[in-house]
Amino acid sequence: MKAIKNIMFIVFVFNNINLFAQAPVPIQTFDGTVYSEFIYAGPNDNEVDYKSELNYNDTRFIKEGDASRMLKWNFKKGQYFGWGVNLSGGGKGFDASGIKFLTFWVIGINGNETFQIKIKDMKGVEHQVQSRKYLKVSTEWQEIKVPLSDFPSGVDFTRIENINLGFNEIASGSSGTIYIDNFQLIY
Ligand SMILES: [Ca+2]
Repeated sequence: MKAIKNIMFIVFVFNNINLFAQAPVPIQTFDGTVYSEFIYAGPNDNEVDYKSELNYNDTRFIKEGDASRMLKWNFKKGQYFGWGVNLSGGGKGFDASGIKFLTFWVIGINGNETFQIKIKDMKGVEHQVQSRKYLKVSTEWQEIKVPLSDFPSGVDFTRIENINLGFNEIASGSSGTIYIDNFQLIY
């Protein structure tokens, strides 16, 4: 009887794994490499005052695990920078079929920091949404949850090249500092 109960339990567990098989996909936790990160700045990279640094020490600014990432900008007119995760994976791109949301955590040094959330496909088609549509960044950690359906059509979600956060003088103001953690794609 005990053996039967055990088997039934195993069957129950397997059924549930099947039902909920689509676990969140971690894309960057800052606690070890998930997908590689990149940064960009312009129009002249070496003239832009920005920082992108892992934070291991200030635990108030770590949401989960051992680290988060600090992004800091101090722009002159027309300057920009960005941070992102490269999902191109040997040229194939990331197949996000069935994925409904991009989620991550964010906290600001002053609150009300704003930025763009961008998705680019392997053909170079990129679209963006504005962070303020989803939440007002504050001095507490908050989770931002962006429906992929909010991105204008044209991006090939079966072949995503990268997901990035964009900061520019118009969208993000002249200066700011945020910390980010735990980027996931949710089915
Ligand atoms: Ca982390």
